[in-house]
Amino acid sequence: TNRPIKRALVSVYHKNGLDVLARAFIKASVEVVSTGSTAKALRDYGVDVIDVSTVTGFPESLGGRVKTLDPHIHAGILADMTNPDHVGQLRELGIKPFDLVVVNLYPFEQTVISGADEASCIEKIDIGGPSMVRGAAKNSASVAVITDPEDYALVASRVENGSGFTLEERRWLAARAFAATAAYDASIIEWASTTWPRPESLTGDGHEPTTEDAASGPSAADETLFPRNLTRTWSKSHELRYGENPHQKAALYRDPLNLSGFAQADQLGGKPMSYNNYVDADAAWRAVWDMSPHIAVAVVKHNNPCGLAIGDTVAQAHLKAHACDPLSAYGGVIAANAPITMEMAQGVRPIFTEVMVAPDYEPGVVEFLRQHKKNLRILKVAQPPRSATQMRAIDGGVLVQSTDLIDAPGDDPRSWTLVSGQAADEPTLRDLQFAWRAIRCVKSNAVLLAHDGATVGIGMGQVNRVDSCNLAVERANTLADGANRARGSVAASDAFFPFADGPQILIDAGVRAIVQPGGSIRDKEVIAAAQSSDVTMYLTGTRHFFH
Ligand code: 93A
Repeated sequence: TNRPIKRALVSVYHKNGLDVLARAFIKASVEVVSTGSTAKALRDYGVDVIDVSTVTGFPESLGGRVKTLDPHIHAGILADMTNPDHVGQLRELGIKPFDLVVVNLYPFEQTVISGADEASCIEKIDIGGPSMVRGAAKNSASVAVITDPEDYALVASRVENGSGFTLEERRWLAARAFAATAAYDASIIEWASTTWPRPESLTGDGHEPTTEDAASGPSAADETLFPRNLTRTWSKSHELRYGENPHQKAALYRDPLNLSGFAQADQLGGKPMSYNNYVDADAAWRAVWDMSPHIAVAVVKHNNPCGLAIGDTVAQAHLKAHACDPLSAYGGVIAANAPITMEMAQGVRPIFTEVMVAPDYEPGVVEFLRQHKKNLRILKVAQPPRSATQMRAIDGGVLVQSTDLIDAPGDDPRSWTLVSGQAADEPTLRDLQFAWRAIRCVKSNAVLLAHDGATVGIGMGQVNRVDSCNLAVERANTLADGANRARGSVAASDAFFPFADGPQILIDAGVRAIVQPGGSIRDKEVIAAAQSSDVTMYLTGTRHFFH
C-alpha cells in the first residue's frame, strides 16, 4: 500500500521549514508544482519548480483569488490511481497525478485577531487551499496530505527514502486534514455570523420565527449569541497532568479568536496549572471583576469564595478577604483586579496559596514571589472576563446561556424596593451593594454576611436556604478571638427566601440589613419577620443563582 512520492503539489502560506522539503525533493528528483511565492521560495532552495500557471495554462489571477482552482490541478489531486477508469481518463486528458499535497492556509484567525478591517479579513479566507486539502484527504487512496509544517521532517524522510506513506498513514493524515479545514471554516463562521447579523429584510419570508418560537425561545435577534449550529472551535493548548481527580485525563483548549482571556493567561512562575487550579482561578477572576471599579481581592477554594473584599489598595483588600475565613484560605487561589503590589505579596508570603492571578505585577513582585513561594502559580491575564455566553456540557449536548451580568436590572440599589425598616444610611447601603455583588460568586443556595466592604461569613452550596443562613452566621462567629461578626453585618441572599425561617436566623444573629430578590409566595411572612425586628430589607427583583 506504500505509494512512493514522485510528484508533489506545494502551496503554503508559511514558508518556514520549506528548506527541509526542498532538500528531500531535490535528492529524490520529485516533480514539484507550486504557486507564486511558494515556487519562488523553493527555487531559492534550488528546486526546479513547475509553476501552477504552466500546468493550468491560466495565469494566477484576480489578485491571487484564482491560482489552483482548475481541473488540471484538481483532477491530479482527485484521481484514484487504484481505479483503472481514473487512470485511463487522466491519460486521455494529459493530466499527471499528485502523490503528495502540502498546503497551509491563509492565516484567517490571526488576521481577525490583529484587528484588520473587514476587506482584509475577507481576503484572508482561503478557498483554493482548503479545496486542495479536502480533495487530497478524500483521495487518501492515492495521495498523502500535509497541512502542518511540523510534519515536514517526516515527509522529507519518506520522500528521500522512497517509501512514501502506507494507506493507513495516508488515511490518518487525511483525517487530520479534514479536522484542519473544519476548524478553519468554524472560525470563519464565528467571525461572519457576528460581523454580519441577520438583516431586517430577512426577518420575513419564512425566516421569521413562528409565534410559538418567539414566545418560547430566542428570536432572530439572538442568532449571533445562539447560532443554528455551534461551530466554535477550541484549539488544544496542552494536556494537563490529570483532571479533577488523578484517575481522570484532561487537557486545556483555547479559543483561537480570544488571545487575552483567562484561558490564555501568562504563567510567570510556579508548577503547571492543574484542572482544579483553572476552575478555581477562573471563578476568582470573575469574582474580582464583579467588584469593578473598586479594587478587589478574592480568595477561592473549590469554586467558592472563602473571602472577598474591596479596599483602597490590593494589600488592604487581601487582608480583609483573608480575614473572612483564614482557616479555609489555606491552599486557596487568590485573584486581584489590580496590579499586585510588594505590600500584598509580603502579606501573601506566609499563606500557603496555590495560584495568584492578576492583570499585572508591580516591579520586583514576580521575582519576590518566585523566590519566596516557589510553588505558587503566578498568572497574568490581559483582559477582564468578557465571554458573552457560558457553556456547560451535559450528556449528549451542551447548554448555552448568555453570561450572567452583575449589571442586570435590579443590581443597581436605586432600583431596589425598601420593604422593611429604615432606609439604609450610606455606609449600610454601600455594604448592601457590596454583599449583593459578592453573592454572585457564591454557589447556590448562597447567603453571605458582609461588613465594611468585606465578606465576614459565607453560607454556600447548601440544598436549602436555612442551612446556608446557619452556615453564614456560624462562619462569621467562629474566629479564634470569639468576635461576633454577624452582629451589625448586612446579609445578601442569591434568591428569595421561601419561608421566614432563614431570615429569622440572620435577624436573631444581629444582622442589621438584608438584600434579596423577593418574589416568594410567602414574601409577606418573610417581610413581616424583618419588620417585627425593625431590620432593613430591600428587594432587588433580580436573582443571581450560580450552580
Ligand atoms: O485565494 S485562494 O483561495 N485561491 C487559490 O486558487 C489558491 N490556491 C492556493 N488561495 C489559494 N491558495 C493559497 O495560497 C494556499 O492555501 C496558500 O496559503 C497560499 C500560497 O500562495 P503563494 O504560494 O503565492 O504564497
